[in-house]
Amino acid sequence: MRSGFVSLIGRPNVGKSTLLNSLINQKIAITSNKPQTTRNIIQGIYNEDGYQIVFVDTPGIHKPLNKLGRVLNKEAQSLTKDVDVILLLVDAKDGLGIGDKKIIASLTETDSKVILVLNKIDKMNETEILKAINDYKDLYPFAEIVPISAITKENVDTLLNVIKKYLTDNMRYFDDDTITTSTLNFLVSEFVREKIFRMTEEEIPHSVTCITSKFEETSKIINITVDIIVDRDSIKKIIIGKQGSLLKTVGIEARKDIENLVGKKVYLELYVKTIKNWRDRDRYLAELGFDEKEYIN
Ligand SMILES: Nc1nc2c(ncn2[C@@H]2O[C@H](COP(=O)(O)OP(=O)(O)O)[C@@H](O)[C@H]2O)c(=O)[nH]1
Ligand SMILES: [Mg+2]
Repeated sequence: MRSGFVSLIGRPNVGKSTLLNSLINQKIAITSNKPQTTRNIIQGIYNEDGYQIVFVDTPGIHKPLNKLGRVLNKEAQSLTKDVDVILLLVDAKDGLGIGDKKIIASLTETDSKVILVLNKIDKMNETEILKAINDYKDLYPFAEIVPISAITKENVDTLLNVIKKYLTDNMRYFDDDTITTSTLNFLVSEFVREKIFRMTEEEIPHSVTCITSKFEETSKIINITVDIIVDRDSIKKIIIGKQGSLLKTVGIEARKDIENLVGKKVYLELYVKTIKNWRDRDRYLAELGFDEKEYIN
């Protein structure tokens, strides 16, 4: 039995959450083409005969604009400690930038093995991939460099095999049918938030949070209510859409993801509520799973 903890770090949008979903073969982390989609620490557990790997997906490290942003950065940075392996993800197509360099500079304090993962090679040819390897390889004593595509899953198996070499524990941390530490309530609210991220313009989704307020399971169906909390009435209007059209599509798409996860029919109700400045209110940060005492100062 070999096991261990592996954290995924990197700039926003490099594909950390997409890779987590590919590694454990189930959607448990939401993704979008907008930065700062991920707001919580998501743990995904890979199980195989003889192996258990606990992957920790982090919000990307970025410039904080409010209390929520500061909390996320603190959490992301704490995740380079006490893990066996750090997967440093970069967008190899985008190339080396100042954001990557800053993160690499912060790695000097870690004792963990660091594997450089060059993501998005589905958009690159061989020469471009070799150039990317060359650009990064001397910036840090990386234990390994693995080019992958988190979307097409090219080389993701190779990455898993590479990670296995560096696992040092020999116990199971979780039952072997556990795939995540997130609660169903949380996953449900995240799926709704993802659809809003994907269906609205850049400015809108960051001012939205979702909370599951009802989850009732009967023998045939699960009845779920999710509250969508926004900053302003003008955003509430946008999310509801013309005659409720956007909200309806959000509901249809989110329900598909939820049913896929729970393997059961779902009835999903969505409500949009305006609460001013929720991102600076400790109560809402606490409901998102952040420990108030730890971060209030
Ligand atoms: N072409 C391509 N796009 C990817 C790949 N991995 C992720 N993406 C896209 O990059 C965007 C950001 O992905 P996400 O996982 O949310 O990034 P995160 O912020 O690092 O968690 C999304 O639009 C993904 O679909 C990949 O391997 N190839
Ligand atoms: Mg993410």
